[in-house]
Amino acid sequence: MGSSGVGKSTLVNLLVPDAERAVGDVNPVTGRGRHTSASAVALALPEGGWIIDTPGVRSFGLAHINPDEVVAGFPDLDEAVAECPPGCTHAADAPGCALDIWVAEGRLDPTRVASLRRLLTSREGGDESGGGR
Ligand SMILES: Nc1nc2c(ncn2[C@@H]2O[C@H](COP(=O)(O)OP(=O)(O)O)[C@@H](O)[C@H]2O)c(=O)[nH]1
Ligand SMILES: [Mg+2]
Ligand SMILES: [Zn+2]
Repeated sequence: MGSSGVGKSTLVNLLVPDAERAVGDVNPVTGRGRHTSASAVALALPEGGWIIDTPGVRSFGLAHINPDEVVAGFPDLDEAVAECPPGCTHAADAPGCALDIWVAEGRLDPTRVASLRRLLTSREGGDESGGGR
């Protein structure tokens, strides 16, 4: 996976000779690629296994991941989260969220809490998930 224009389809074409994935131009002004590959396609590798060519980072989302699984990706926040009220969403406006208390007490890195909240928010917002446009 990677942003548009980094060369994903070029690599796929080399690894799977008859893939014939379209390869795009990079915009000379922005240095970014266009989303030449319109859909994700799984291709069988000649040596066995699979490779998936995708349009770009924007095609990845966390909608199928439940909030607890997102939180589990932040083991450094475990102790604080254990003190949250039952059913806490850990969102910025969640009443009594222990993450806010721990940050206020200087016991947690606020950038870690911000990262967690950005991921949790991206599950709801669809396109805010970061990466592509
Ligand atoms: N200079 C350079 N250009 C590359 C390389 N790989 C791909 N390209 C070019 O970068 C552009 C975008 O490649 P593409 O495979 O479509 O990127 P994708 O959007 O990630 O699938 C094309 O013009 C490719 O020819 C590389 O290793 N070096
Ligand atoms: Mg591509
Ligand atoms: Zn919480």
